Amino acid sequence: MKEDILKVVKDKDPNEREFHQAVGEVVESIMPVLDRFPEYRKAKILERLVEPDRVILFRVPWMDDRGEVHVNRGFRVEMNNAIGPYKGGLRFHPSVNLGILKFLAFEQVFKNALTTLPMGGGKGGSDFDPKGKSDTEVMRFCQSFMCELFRHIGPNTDVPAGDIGVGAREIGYLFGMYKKLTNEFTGVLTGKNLNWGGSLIRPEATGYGSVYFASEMLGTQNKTLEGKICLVSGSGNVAQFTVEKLLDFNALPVTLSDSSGYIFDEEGIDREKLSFVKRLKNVKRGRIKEYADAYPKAVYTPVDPALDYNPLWNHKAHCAFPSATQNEINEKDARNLVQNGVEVVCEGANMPTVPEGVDLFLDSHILYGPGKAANAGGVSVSGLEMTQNSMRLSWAREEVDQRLQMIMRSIHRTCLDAAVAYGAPGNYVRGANIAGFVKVVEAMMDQGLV
Ligand code: NDP
Ligand code: 2IT
Repeated sequence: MKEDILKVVKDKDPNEREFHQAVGEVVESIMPVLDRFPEYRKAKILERLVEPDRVILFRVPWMDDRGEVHVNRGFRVEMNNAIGPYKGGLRFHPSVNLGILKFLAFEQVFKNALTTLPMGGGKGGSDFDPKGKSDTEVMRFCQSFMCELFRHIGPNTDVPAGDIGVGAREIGYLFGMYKKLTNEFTGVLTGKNLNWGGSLIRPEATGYGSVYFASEMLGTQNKTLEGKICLVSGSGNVAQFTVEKLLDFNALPVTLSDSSGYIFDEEGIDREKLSFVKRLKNVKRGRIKEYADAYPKAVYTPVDPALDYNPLWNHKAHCAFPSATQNEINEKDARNLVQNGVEVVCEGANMPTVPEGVDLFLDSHILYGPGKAANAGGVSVSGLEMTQNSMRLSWAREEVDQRLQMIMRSIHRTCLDAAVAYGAPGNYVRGANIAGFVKVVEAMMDQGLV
């Protein structure tokens, strides 16, 4: 049966490798649910879930500062709205294609179901590369992108947010054009800046949430993060606030990376060094290499394409927080982590571990938190931003943070319970996939064949 549905998916869209990977993992996990509830098979639930409700693909023409015209591709994948409006980020990165966005939208459906908030799943973006572009170029691109996207989204229809390459700056330009075109000031995007409808803690939420999830996992063994050496990859939104929350828990983060290389700081990335990274990445938009120039005791290692593993994952550490991109931990990296005695792998990024690596983590019985559970804090606070926008008020920092902690605890508990209910205690992959799946499927069954 797993093979049947995967074959259909692969035959239909043979080039969508990441989508096949995401579907394969979910389908494998939820087989026992289909065995228990044959009516789901009869209703062709899986066949319906792997086919997006709608895919929007559009041309995004824009002009650079020298007057040259460029054409990029824009996408929005509206995957499933059984439990709420489509919700999920926009990614601007040259690697973006339909297969990657379908994988992200598919994951988002189950992730959002876990958050306890009423949100369906979607994802979008463009193969536009914001790196090296001026603010005015980014603005013109965002405006052109929204000139098409605006007719497909809305506060009760589809609510995009940020992801790789899309942060507060891009959300601002996108929102400005949406508002102009519709003449409405609504919560159509999340991740807005504070003074015009954003939520406190939204920028922090994914990283903070991931660390809260790791802390919950360790709690099941009566352990804490205190004194734990932590490997963190990426140096963007998720990585920065992962480091920040690790410091609150008195852990010792020692690495950060970007697509050019990584830094290892044996003494630990402390608060002062973290503010340097925030300035470097968010204001100067520089490279992580500059960390080692500023703090010479840290070692910078550039990416070596000849290596079949990432040396970042080969340092001895208690915890790993992959927070850059999909498939950044290959099988060899996973083996290195396990051999070096890692206790926790907590995924800030979406699908950062290849399937063989996931199997290794599960077989080794380490605490392994899959992305759709561990990084759900970001979209959760996006959901809270939508709530605040509807009520036209804003909650204090402590209130949002409390709610985020409650949600992460609830997700953790839900995963554990679902795993036990289906005979796989301690397996957060099974737990997350089953719990998310059941919630969405029950709603689909209630709503008939649509
Ligand atoms: P950012 O754009 O802020 O940062 C991305 C970081 O990852 C950068 O350091 C970037 O380096 C690095 N990176 C991106 N692509 C690659 C690549 N192909 N190889 C190596 N490094 C890469 O994005 P976010 O921090 O927001 O997102 C990171 C991950 O977290 C993604 O998987 C995203 O889907 C996931 N996520 C994000 C959420 C959010 O709220 N933002 C919520 C949940 C998950 P460089 O600058 O060199 O490209
Ligand atoms: O992958 C994700 O969950 C995100 N990029 C955040 C989505 C959102 O709507 O906040």
